[in-house]
Amino acid sequence: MSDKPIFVTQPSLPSLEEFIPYLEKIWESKFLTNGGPFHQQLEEALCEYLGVKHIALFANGTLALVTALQSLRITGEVITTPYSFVATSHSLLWNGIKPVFVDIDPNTLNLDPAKIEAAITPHTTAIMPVHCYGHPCDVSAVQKIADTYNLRLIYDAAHAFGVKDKNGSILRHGDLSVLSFHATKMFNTFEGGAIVCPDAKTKQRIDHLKNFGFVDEVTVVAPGINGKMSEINASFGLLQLKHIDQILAQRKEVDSTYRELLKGIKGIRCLQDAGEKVANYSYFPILVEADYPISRDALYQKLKDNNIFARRYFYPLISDFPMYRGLPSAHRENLPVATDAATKVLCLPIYPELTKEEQKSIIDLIRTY
Ligand code: T4K
Repeated sequence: MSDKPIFVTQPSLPSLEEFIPYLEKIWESKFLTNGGPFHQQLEEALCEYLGVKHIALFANGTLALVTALQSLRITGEVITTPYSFVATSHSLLWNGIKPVFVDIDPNTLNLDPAKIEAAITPHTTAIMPVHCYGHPCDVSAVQKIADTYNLRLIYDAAHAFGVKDKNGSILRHGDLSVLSFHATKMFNTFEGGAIVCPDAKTKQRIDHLKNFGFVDEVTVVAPGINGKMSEINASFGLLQLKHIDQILAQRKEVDSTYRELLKGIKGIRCLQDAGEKVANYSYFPILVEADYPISRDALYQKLKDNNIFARRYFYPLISDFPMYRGLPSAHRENLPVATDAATKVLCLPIYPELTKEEQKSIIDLIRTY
């Protein structure tokens, strides 16, 4: 048994000494929030690092999702995946939108483009896929459907910080992409999030919406929310960004060590590597198949008994929660692949400081059968 608990993730923190100068600047300027200097600097730095044109920072990813839908005035029905964190669908309900669940692809666990068209009705206004675990969706297939049916396309890219395809950032696809910078993410600002948008006009509307709808001291143009990121969070983001390449390299190492150690264990399947230039190694999901000697839940418990806290992301399916299960699209017969994945996937611990020895002890427990 591991002496100290090993969690599914741990934020990698820069030294406190490195953070203190940022705090001193905040104390000096007395600008704590409302688009202060660190907020502006982080927006610019992220545009450069991610290779995108415009970004609007948020207090968290969920508020960013809610605001993204508001900014495009989405109504009616939105096609989305049941295999995600609840915030994806909750953002639809917060906007009075009806989620329509469509099944996922068994290889990527992302929304299956081949199943989207059958779910489109006269009320459909948009598609909201998730780049699950940072694996890119089939963006061209989804865009083609959106274009054919004149639908908006909003990506929940909460897991996809830094993920690329052969032409650049994955975040440039669709009408908007939404990021999360929660403490459990590969890039974090304690709490935080962002909307990546294609043009300055869209960013301006989003900036108004995240600041109560204020345009100036006396003009309110929309019933906006308070979604602003504070200076403390933004300054921490700037500091994190200095270390991001190292964080990514260490995560990659953890990922490849797992893949090596898991080779030949019957009944355990890894998701296909998204590829060196693409992946951000933010999660390490394994599928516990029927020919593994014990169930996924029994393995989860066994690891837990040994102080290893793997997580069953994403179980239960969103569509099984009480506020969704009455929807016709939530029936399990409509979602066989997602239903199967939710019973098989276990996300193993992955974070920069996880040692090879710790990884070996985790895999030894998995191999014991
Ligand atoms: N869309 C998708 C697809 C998402 O996955 C998420 C969030 C969102 C939207 C919404 O974005 P945010 O509004 O959160 O920015 C976590 C996160 O809270 C959540 O951000 C994340 N997805 C989801 C997948 O996972 P929990 O309930 O599993 O977190 P928790 O507190 O159990 O943490 C897991 C482990 O991480 C702990 O056992 C220990 C470690 N940990 C956690 C925290 C908070 C730390 O070491 N330090 C920490 O500060 O939801």
